[in-house]
Amino acid sequence: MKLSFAIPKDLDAMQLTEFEKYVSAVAEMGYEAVEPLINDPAKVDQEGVLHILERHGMKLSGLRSGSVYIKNGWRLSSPEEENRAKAVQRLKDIILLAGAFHTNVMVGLLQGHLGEGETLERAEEMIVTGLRECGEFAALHQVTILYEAVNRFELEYHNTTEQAISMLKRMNQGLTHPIRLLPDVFHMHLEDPSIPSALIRSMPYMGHVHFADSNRRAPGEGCIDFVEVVKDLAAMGYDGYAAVEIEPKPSILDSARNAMKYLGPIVEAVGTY
Ligand code: LER
Ligand code: MN
Repeated sequence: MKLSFAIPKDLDAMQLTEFEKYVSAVAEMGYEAVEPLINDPAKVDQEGVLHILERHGMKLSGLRSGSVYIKNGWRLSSPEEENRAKAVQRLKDIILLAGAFHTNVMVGLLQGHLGEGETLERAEEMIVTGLRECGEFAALHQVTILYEAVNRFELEYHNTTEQAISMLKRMNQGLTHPIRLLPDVFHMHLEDPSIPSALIRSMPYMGHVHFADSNRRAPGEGCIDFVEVVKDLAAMGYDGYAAVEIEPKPSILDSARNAMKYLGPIVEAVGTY
């Protein structure tokens, strides 16, 4: 398992000098990749980003799309054709950029809150249709869409691993390059019967994983058992990235340092079975 740090900023809103400051600092700490948020891919200097990653021997473990919903209000569940089309188009633009970066795209919050009178049944139909269309598009660019269950305080549906898996099964029917599951142990702690059982359940669908402790702080600062989590993932043969996606407290780089101080030795000691 390789550790990545989820930079809590939009890639398109950072100056290259700021991006490099984070990349170089977390590379020094021992992270192998970074995972920024993204809103507008048109504003990203692709060459500049690639040069920085190369200079520090770092990879991109993915692009997180939640900002598209937060910043613009566009959502995959919207009953308004124009709003939904904007969400789908922006996701495709992000997929194109991810293709150029040889990385993947995460989708969770982009499903969006449901408005008054909207039914989950109808919302699911639109989410499935939109993500199937984006899934076909992603396949053409060798990009994988990673679908995340988000806890009830951030999104009022598709909160458990089981619910995300049943959505995945609907979306993936007939797709040559399936959408994969993104379990986030912070959300799992709030929603699933147990993190180990949900990880085992995730195994056939799994494409990525997010790490944060029970209070969304650095692993080690809450009550999730990360020795168990890392052992479970190793036993599952998971050898992808685990991205540390935490509150930037006391600061972005301090939180990254605290997470690595705790997780680094666990990952190293557990290794892979
Ligand atoms: C995104 O990966 C996530 O975990 C959400 O909680 C975003 O706030
Ligand atoms: Mn997450």
